[in-house]
Amino acid sequence: MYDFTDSPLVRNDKTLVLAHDHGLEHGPKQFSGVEERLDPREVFEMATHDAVTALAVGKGLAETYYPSYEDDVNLLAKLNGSSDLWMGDPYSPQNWSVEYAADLGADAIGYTIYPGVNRETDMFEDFRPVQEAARDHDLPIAMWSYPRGQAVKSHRSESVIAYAARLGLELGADFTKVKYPRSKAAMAHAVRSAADNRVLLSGGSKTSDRDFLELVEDCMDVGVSGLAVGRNVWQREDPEAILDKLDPVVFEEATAEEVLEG
Ligand code: FBP
Repeated sequence: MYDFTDSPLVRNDKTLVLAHDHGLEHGPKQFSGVEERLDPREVFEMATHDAVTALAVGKGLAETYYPSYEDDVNLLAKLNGSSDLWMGDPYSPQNWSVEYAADLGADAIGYTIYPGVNRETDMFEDFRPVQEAARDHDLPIAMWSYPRGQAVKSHRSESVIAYAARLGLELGADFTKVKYPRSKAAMAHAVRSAADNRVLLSGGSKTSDRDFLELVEDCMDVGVSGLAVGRNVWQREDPEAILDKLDPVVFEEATAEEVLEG
């Protein structure tokens, strides 16, 4: 497992990844109402906020925009992805290598696995050389662990999310990003299941400030190591304001109520 002492990805042993791979995963419809954010510079600027310990983007955004931000942003290179247009069995092909990402100056690697899909065995096999190359380059690796497929009846149930968290540890990730399993107790189970692996909360679709901050507080309370959040930050009219509030909740054990009272 990666040694995070001195890593820029953690502050007070916690992490906040701003995720911005949605242009690939979901397409431009996600930018409705915030069309200016179709320009990735807008989101790279958000990632210069002190609360953000890494920005997760795919190859094209990293190649084109990261060189202008390398002094102010830590790059989490998201190596695989698939579009919303694909209607077959879920699978996420790799479109750049750890070596290429390391050459661009990446500080960490990100990779999606869909446990439970028909091609699970392919995805596990694909992950092996990525994980080993990340070790060779001394880069931590974050696994987006999103169970789906015909066999997974409820992809947010307690047992499924605990299993998703455990798979990060089993496959050699350092962080495992999971969706919220609908209750604080279920999230606590996921954290316990992951042992020393760092569980990150996946942000989900945009909610109110209060709902989102209370969710984050609950997760931090049960030992989550931080979050990897996209829409709940960059779809907001004022992303800086929510990052200002997230900062003490994620890194300083503040409550949602405290930061909302201002
Ligand atoms: P959000 O915080 O916006 O939910 O982003 C997290 C994320 O994992 C993104 O990195 C990714 O693009 C998206 O969710 C994938 O969601 P799904 O697999 O449900 O389409």
